[in-house]
Amino acid sequence: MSSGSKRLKNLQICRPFVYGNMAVPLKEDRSPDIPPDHTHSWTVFLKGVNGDDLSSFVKRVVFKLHETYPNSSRSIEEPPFEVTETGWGEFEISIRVYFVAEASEKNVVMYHHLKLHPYGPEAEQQKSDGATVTSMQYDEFVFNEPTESLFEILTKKSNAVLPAQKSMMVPFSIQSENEELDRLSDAHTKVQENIRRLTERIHVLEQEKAALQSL
Ligand code: SLL
Repeated sequence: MSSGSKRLKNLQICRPFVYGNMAVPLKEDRSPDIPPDHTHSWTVFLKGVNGDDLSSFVKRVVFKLHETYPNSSRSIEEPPFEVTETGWGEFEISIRVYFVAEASEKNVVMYHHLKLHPYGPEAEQQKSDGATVTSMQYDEFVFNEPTESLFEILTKKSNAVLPAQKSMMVPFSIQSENEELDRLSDAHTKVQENIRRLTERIHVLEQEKAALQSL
């Protein structure tokens, strides 16, 4: 087993992301290269939350478009993980995410229904305004018992905080620094675990709420 491929037991680490699409109606001054039956320009995307860069652990994202598109399987190897196109119809797009090799994680797939037309209570107004339509969902990558390498990649940012702390605590030995790292890592795990539990609780409450509302 190569170094870093060992799995960390009893540990779960999550990374939030959003995926979906934006669409705008094409205007009169559209490029002559766009086929005349196309009505909208749209972008389907997968990205981190709050500008988070997913590329440290996401190797590539494959967007599978409707067969009416040439090369309907679009593989994006670096951020931004997105595809921009023009077209006339809505359809389902599969978004398959491949992780970096060190993660030793299976790829995951999400499905997004491309939205071109305004929907919801403001739909009519938005239609006449030619407003941008956005349809996106929040989700989380959940890594159970991640490899050491993946754990390192995912926690790099928080490690980067250490040098500043070090300068405040001058007589700090490597030994105690390592202990401190272990403590931080434990605390991080506990926080992640709490977040996971609370997220589950929220889901349960939401389901109960929906069930009550449907009575
Ligand atoms: C529909 N079931 O009928 C859907 C299919 C397909 C949309 C929508 C292709 C553009 C092109 C395009 O917009 N396809 O490559 O010419 O609504």
